[in-house]
Amino acid sequence: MKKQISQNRIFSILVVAAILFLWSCSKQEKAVDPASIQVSGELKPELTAPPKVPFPVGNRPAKKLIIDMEILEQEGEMVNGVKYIYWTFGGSVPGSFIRTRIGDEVEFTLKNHPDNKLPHNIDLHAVTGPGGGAESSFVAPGHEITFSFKTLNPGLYVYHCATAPVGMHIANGMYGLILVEPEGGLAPVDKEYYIMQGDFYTKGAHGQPGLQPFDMQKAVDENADYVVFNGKVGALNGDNAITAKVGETVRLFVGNGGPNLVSSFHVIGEIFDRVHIEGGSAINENVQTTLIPAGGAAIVEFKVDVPGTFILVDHSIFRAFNKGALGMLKVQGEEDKTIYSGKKQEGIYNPEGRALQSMPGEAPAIPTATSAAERVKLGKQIYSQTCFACHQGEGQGIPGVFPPLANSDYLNADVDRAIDIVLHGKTGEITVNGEKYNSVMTAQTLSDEEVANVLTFIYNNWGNNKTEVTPQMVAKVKK
Ligand code: HEC
Ligand SMILES: [Cu+2]
Repeated sequence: MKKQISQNRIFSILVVAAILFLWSCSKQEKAVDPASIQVSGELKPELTAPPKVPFPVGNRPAKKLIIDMEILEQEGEMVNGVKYIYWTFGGSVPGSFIRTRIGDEVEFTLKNHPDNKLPHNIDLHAVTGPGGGAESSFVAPGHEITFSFKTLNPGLYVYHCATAPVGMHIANGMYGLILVEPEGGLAPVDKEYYIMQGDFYTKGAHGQPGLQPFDMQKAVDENADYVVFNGKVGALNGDNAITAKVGETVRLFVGNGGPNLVSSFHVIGEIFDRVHIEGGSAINENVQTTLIPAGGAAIVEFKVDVPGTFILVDHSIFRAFNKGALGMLKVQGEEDKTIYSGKKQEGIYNPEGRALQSMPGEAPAIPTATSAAERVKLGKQIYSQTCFACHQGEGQGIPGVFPPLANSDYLNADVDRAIDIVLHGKTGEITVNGEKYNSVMTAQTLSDEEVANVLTFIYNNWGNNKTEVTPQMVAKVKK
């Protein structure tokens, strides 16, 4: 009898405990619903170019963040003597690092510099909403646009341009990282850096000097000429290496813009103590190489125990030694022979055979057309690289924004005027096929031959009047 009572008692205690446990669980879930976090006050956060990251959020409450980002299309250097026109968010590749915390309300203004040639937009993987913001942020040169979103999920996220042709915009450098820190911030460390891998495709071979245009076919074939950290070969080498002191903890925010390749991110001579897998909340420990998908990221953390130069690579190793995916972390301080007692070569690291990689010779000459048919063929290429993004694939344009080139009465009425528009740009009201347009077309930097070819292609397609435009006609209008 006595035994019976005590068993009943134990049973009821267990039931109460179970109820309490379930109640506290449901309570906890409610407490972290980020959509209900109230913001207090406004903040214009610091944005940084790589490899710098902004100051940690720490304990600050959720706020309204005012973010201003300017898109700049500008020439840069891929490697000695090789120039490239980069399209950038904020003037760097990768674009400006954005640091937020969960529950922030971001008011995002995207500005497309008037000297730019193309419309752009932004898709932030940290955004919950159509296109990650892309649908609300399409912006033509000389315009700006504002949209807002709330950060609901902590993690490290990629942002990128998503304007057609999307692959081309990403391949030209239009990507970056946005960090959403959890409540109370990430644990403090001594050093933080911003690194992002990307693959690049040029008309010339790796190392071929001159201003190298983007090569669409190589990009489609995923046949990269350059695979680099932070937009160029050597961005993190020699004097540009990232640094730390023995005993410090290091956190790397590592992203992969792609457009095509997956990164096997590895630091030669280090083991990652902790990795936020894919930039999310799951932590892996004691990792040698972490896989970073195109359009993905990872946060890697480790303590540096011995001095020396540690080499950052994509462990798909030909990319590191032959295509540029190689950076350096220089660690200074006291040696610890119990951890590592080898022969050390201070600061010298010879990527094997770099000199063998540069090809002699000139940048490819622009091919010369000898017939109207050839002009149409070469012009099609120029159209799909330069005009396509605004005037669209079949020359149909976008009503109210970009006038049609297909069956265009305006185009067919005056060939000299059309040449002039391509050479010098056009602003002010025009009427095309009965519809009014009052927008800006920026001047295109094309040679006479290229202007002739692209216009011949347009005139000989989509129901236009089959005019052949020659370089001589272009030269005449130029005068
Ligand atoms: C950045 C977007 C943009 C790009 C790139 C662009 N255009 Fe335009 N284009 C416009 C806009 C906008 C107008 C109308 C300007 C106005 O309202 O005054 C226009 C007008 C024209 C017109 C006259 C109107 C018509 O429909 O016949 C021609 C011809 C033309 N563009 C040809 C080209 C060619 C050829 C290229 C590529 C070499 C090109 N454009 C690239 C935006 C662009
Ligand atoms: Cu873009």
